[in-house]
Amino acid sequence: MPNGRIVAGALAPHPPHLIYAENPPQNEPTAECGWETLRWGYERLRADIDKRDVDVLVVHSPHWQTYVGTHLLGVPKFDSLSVDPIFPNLFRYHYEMNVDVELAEAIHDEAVSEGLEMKMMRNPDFRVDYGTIVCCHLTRPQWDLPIVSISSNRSESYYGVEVMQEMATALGKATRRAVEQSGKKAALLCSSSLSHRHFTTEAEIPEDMSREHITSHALYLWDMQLLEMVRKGQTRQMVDVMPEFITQAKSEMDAGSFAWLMSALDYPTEPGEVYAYGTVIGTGNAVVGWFPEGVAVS
Ligand code: 2XP
Ligand code: FE2
Repeated sequence: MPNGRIVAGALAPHPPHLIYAENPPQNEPTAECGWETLRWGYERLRADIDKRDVDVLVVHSPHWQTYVGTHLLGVPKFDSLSVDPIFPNLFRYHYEMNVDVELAEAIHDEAVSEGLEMKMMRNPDFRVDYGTIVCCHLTRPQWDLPIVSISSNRSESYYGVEVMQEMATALGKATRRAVEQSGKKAALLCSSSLSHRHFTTEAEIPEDMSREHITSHALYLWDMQLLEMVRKGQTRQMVDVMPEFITQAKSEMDAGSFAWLMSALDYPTEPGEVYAYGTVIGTGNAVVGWFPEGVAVS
């Protein structure tokens, strides 16, 4: 009897700045420092995920955008250079990753049975998006686990936010069933920031933290409202407020990554662990973990 399960879920934002500031060997540009609160928060998330003996990371990314259906990486290995289109000065990252194609196919099939349009991406030269790469690196920099990467269907722009939420919810249920039947222990990653209004100019030294703050108090209030809900275990309310949050805070959760994660975790009522909150070029970012089998690990 397979005993697959989701052992961790995380809100795991993907600013390339955090990799830039960490100076891993894969990234060409180098930095002196920067965004420590978020980076140290990520270190604690890594340690908590590490304790759970995870077999696979499953990530939903706002930067792999598909307009006809939802796609999944379907090739066992990828390696190439990823250059951030907006911040090429910060992120030129040489990646190598293994994909759990079997689990990806199982998610594909379960999602089809939910009535979703799905496709396996079989092009070996495909350039993996930086939302997937940055989020996976920050959660697990040793790249020793296979990943599953799921695209974001842009139903929000085609139809509207409610359609997007409904589809992401169905995809979450499908993901959960596929993980359960796989016999594997999965960590699910919602690769997303909270409020998402950027500054349009950058400091001469990008890691100059004297320039880093939220773009407006209104957005800070939104971010704090969401994090209060995380801390109270009010995840259904978070999903309910998502349409308004997406419009008001320009959130990249319009991709459906958060609705997907909450549906897959079946709306946790225990408080999420908030590891960090901080801004990156003015956007609000939080690192949060949910552990369905409890926070303490024996
Ligand atoms: O450009 C984006 O959408 C990003 N998420 C990266 C930049 C700053 C982030 O929060
Ligand atoms: Fe982004």
